[in-house]
Amino acid sequence: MSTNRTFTMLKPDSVENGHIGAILEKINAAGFRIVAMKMTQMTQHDAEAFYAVHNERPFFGELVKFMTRGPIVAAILEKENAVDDFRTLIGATNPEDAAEGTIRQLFATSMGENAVHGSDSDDNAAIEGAFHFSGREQF
Ligand code: 3AN
Repeated sequence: MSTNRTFTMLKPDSVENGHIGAILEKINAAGFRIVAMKMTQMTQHDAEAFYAVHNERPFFGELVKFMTRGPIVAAILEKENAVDDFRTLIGATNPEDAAEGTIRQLFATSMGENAVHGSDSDDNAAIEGAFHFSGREQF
């Protein structure tokens, strides 16, 4: 059964390139409500823990280095069918494969620097949201 919340990060490339406003506009236009939001920077320890599921992958070191190189915008989003609808809105992991009009097609530059994160399941949405936000920071 799907729940109505997902977790996202606007990654360091989005912040560096001045795309926070444009991406938030797409998120709002798609009908998501912002439940929690902050600008923060992940430490190496944070990124290794957040992406622990990928720690055997060849790109793990590159991923951690990228995700810690500057601030991100973390947010919890609410909408019916949030996880799947947000994955549709952001598009494929590789921006070359991302559908027209998706956030990654518009703003991502490569498979590694792909503008946004979106949870891939309801369980992970809950885990990832709790990683960045306490109960008091969720509205
Ligand atoms: P998604 O973010 O679409 O769920 P995952 O979960 O397969 O994609 O990968 C997590 C993150 O790892 C991606 N957002 C991307 O930044 C990075 N990544 C995935 N595959 C590669 C790759 N082949 N080379 C570099 N980075 C990658």
